[in-house]
Amino acid sequence: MIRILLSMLALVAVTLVEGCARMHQLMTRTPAATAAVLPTRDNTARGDIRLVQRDSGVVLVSGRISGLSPGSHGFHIHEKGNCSAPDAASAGGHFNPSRSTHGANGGGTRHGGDLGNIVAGPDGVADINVEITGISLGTAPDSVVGRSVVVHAKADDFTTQPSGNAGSRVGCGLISRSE
Ligand SMILES: [Cu+2]
Ligand SMILES: [Zn+2]
Repeated sequence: MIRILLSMLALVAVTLVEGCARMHQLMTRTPAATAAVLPTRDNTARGDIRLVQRDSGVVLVSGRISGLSPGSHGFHIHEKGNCSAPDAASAGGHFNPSRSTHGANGGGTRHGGDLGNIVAGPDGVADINVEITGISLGTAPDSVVGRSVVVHAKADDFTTQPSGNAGSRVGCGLISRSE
């Protein structure tokens, strides 16, 4: 009898813990966003990017872009969520909420929108998986929701101001909240 009672209590406890975990998950749902990158005029770059904000203030950027020339391509978040111009000039400059100088991702001074380079293989496909600080997906001034992701023709040299001499914009995608 006691054994049955104990196992019933255990069941109740497990159910409570699971319920709390689910509630916590719902209440602290990590903000996420996506961007569908489309080619600019005379280019072929396209793909899907996903952004997920972690509790630690780090944003994980992942996805895949195809239709690139093999090698490194500058990859940034640009200030304006407008890819309408044939050359994506409408996306404006690099998103720079901290008023910093242009640089590399991972140590040192950089624009919040400086995501580094993505590297396409011989097949023209680049797999992306980078962690970024200095941006968010919420409603704060450093949120990148409503801005755009841009892929460039050339490598970002991380030094030339204000945009790393990465050449023309071959792909552009508006960042929208997912959920
Ligand atoms: Cu750019
Ligand atoms: Zn920059």
